[in-house]
Amino acid sequence: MTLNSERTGVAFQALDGLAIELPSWGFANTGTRFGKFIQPAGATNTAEKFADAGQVHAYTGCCPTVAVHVLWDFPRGVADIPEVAQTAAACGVGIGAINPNVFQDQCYKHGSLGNPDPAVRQAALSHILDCVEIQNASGSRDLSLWFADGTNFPGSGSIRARKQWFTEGLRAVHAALTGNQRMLVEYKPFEPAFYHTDIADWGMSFLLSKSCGPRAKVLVDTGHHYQAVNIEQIVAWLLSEDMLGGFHFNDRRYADDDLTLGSIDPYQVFRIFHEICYFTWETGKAPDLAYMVDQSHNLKNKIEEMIQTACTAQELFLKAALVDHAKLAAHQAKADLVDAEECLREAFFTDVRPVLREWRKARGLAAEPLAAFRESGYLAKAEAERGAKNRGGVSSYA
Ligand code: AFD
Ligand code: MN
Ligand code: MN
Repeated sequence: MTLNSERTGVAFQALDGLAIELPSWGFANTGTRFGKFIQPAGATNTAEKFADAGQVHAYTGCCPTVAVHVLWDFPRGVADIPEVAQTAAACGVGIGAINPNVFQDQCYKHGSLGNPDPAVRQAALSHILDCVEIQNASGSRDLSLWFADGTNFPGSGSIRARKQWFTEGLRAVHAALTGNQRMLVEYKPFEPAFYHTDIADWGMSFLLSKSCGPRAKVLVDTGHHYQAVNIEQIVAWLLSEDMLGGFHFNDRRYADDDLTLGSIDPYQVFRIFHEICYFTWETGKAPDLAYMVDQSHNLKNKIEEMIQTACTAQELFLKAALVDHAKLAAHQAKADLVDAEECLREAFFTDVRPVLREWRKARGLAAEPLAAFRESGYLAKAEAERGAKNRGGVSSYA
């Protein structure tokens, strides 16, 4: 189906409004608990992470900001901000969401805000409040909060006491926020905790966020759900309650696999975007959401897979924007099951690559970002500059 001028206008508007934030940690050599496969061109410091993210933005045109992980990107805390902000600007991108790290230090063995030791809870809160200082200095709107807190065995901890401690700690964080700042409370059913995780599902994140105040919203990481969960239903509910803060996008076959968005189940990503586009059509206002990528690959080249991720997000969001919402609403009202479903299928099976190429050209971008990046020679240069550092096992991930 080639798009008529009206649909092309819808497509261009959708693409112009789609910004996808990249994770700084996605460009460094990371690994799994089973080992790390070093990529010679992997970023070895914050400046190189921003340079690589800048490449993704330069070729896709839709990744203007980079989420940062405080301990890995700002070892000196606020003192690092001016230099990092300058580096980011030189790479054509900005500092995005601030990610505290209250899951790696030894003191967090039994949790952070949910730790039974009040001194550890205070240490975690202090670190998060330091991150709010960084948020103030960087001008970032979002504080992205993920907690590994939980237990591995029945009886290890009081689930209710830990819930109360999280309520107290998150309320203290909320009280420190100013201006347009938000805190996005991420949930995850398991890993690294395997008996219970303190913020395990969207309901717990919703209740904790509600108890904090209007700056707290739910962060949906697409990899953080059990296999059969209907994620787009969660998204629709959170939109309806004005409690959806944003996403960490990735794909998964089994659990929190951090695979490339859309590589396993593109129709699910389309259905998530459809709920957002349908809500926008119905309310006349696009929800204010942070679209962020949360992937860290060991095998694919990191910059190439981020370009793949950004292009896939554009394609699937574009398909969702092309759903004829008026026709869908009319069929839903009459329970025309097949016709209603056909509204989604028609859009999902539309080849949007031609109009995406048109948009790229109209925005001064190469029609094929991945091919253009490969022709640039950037990877060979990065490998020459970073190879020795990476082979030495230097990694800025931790
Ligand atoms: C891990 C966690 C979670 C968090 C991310 C960045 O599962 O998704 O958002 O690390 O800290 O993927
Ligand atoms: Mn995440
Ligand atoms: Mn995760």
